[in-house]
Amino acid sequence: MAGYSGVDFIDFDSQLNDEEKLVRQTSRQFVENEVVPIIEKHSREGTFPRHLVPQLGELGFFGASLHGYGCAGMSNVAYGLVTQELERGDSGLRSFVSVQSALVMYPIYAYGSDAQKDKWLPQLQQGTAIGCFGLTEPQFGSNPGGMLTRAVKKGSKYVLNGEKMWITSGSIADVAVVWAKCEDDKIRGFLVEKGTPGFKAWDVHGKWSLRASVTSGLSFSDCEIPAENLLPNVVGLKGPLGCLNQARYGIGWGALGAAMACYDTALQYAKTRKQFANKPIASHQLVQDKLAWMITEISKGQLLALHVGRLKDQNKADHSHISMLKMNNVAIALETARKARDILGANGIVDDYPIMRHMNNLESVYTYEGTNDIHKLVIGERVTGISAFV
Ligand code: TGC
Ligand code: FAD
Repeated sequence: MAGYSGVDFIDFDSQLNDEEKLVRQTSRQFVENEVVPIIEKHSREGTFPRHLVPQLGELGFFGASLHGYGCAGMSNVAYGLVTQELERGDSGLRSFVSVQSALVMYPIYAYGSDAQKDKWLPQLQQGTAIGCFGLTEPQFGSNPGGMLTRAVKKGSKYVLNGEKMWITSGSIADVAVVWAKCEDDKIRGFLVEKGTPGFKAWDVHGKWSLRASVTSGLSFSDCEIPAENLLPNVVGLKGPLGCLNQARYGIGWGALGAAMACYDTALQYAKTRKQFANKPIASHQLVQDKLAWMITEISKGQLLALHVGRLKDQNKADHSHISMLKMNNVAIALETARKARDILGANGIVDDYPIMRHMNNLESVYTYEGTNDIHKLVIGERVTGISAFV
């Protein structure tokens, strides 16, 4: 992958301004120098490259589109280009940045008290503190509104009981944003600090996907937290769903990065691999059909991401637009990875090439932050006015 110079068939770059191109170049260089050389080993060994966290902070990639508290205040398009480049490295790395930025810093920024913002946002921005987001439970994934985790107010404390599952960065987090139902049956968000008695985190093992990312379970057993750790400015499921909009947006761009890595690898391979009459496999129509499909879908995905990003920058993006972006771009990225794997033949299954790692990662990305089918239902509800969830 040395000398990667991006994927641009339709002069997409003509739609970007100089600042956006510079941010993309910085993140591309970071991935080329710091991520590509080490990521296969981390993925093979099932370890998260934690040493990269301070550098990500220094580059301004945490909470990049927020303002103040040391945040970079980038446009949504510039932030999207960062996630695209990070996910060309690995979906696990992009996941870490998405969770830290969209699912931890954003709720504190949007729903937190001044004291919570002052305490956590600068540390999270620098990467000296790590955060996680606990919404999913063992019995409630696509339907988080059914959650069983409870928070009961007792004097100046809330007492949390329940369990969260599949939580990115759970066991390495200094602070967990945890969503729980209160006595009025309404969902509220709480900041639970590492080491709070009654709070435990453990890691999920045996993953064939996102191996370079930490995925954990969290449990709360009569876990007492100070009442001032309640996020005061949001009540109801729209609180966590508002955070998911931010993260799903970043995934919509990020998945393109994984697709670009697979397409680029397959294209280079097809031009040099020779079969039959000493001709490169790229000269066969069936191989060109796959490459043409990939570059067409990547190009359409770029335009969708850019358009939703520009809408978001004008505060005009509806959450159903973001659902379409996440649904479409992750699906085409997964299909691109599968076609690229096929073009590499047997070489497609080994970690000399990044394809199988991306393909396996994308299986998780297809499921988390709302499964592909859940996003179809969100769009279906938007166009028909009829909810088909139940
Ligand atoms: P519903 O009745 O439709 O809505 C409840 C309230 O929320 C509002 N709302 C939204 N608000 C903001 N953004 C959105 N996207 C919203 N969607 C709905 C809605 O207007 C309503 O507000 P109000 O004021 O009337 O109360 O809720 P529902 O229970 O029918 O569920 C809807 C559904 C299925 C779409 C939703 O629950 C859903 O999105 N399910 C998927 C769950 C999911 O995505 N979980 C992700 C967990 S986090 C994660 O995966 C992190 S991976 C991180 C990584 O490593 O990158
Ligand atoms: P289910 O909801 O059980 O869905 C199973 C299948 O049923 C899917 O195909 C789904 O589309 C389908 N289905 C469900 N309901 C319907 C319906 N109404 N109509 C049609 N089909 C339906 N969660 C967090 O809170 N924080 C995190 O940091 C986090 N990180 C994650 C990291 C990884 C690696 C993974 C894999 C997951 C993570 N998740 C996280 C959880 C993720 O959000 C859930 O896995 C996801 O929301 C789906 O829930 P589920 O796995 O319980 O699947």
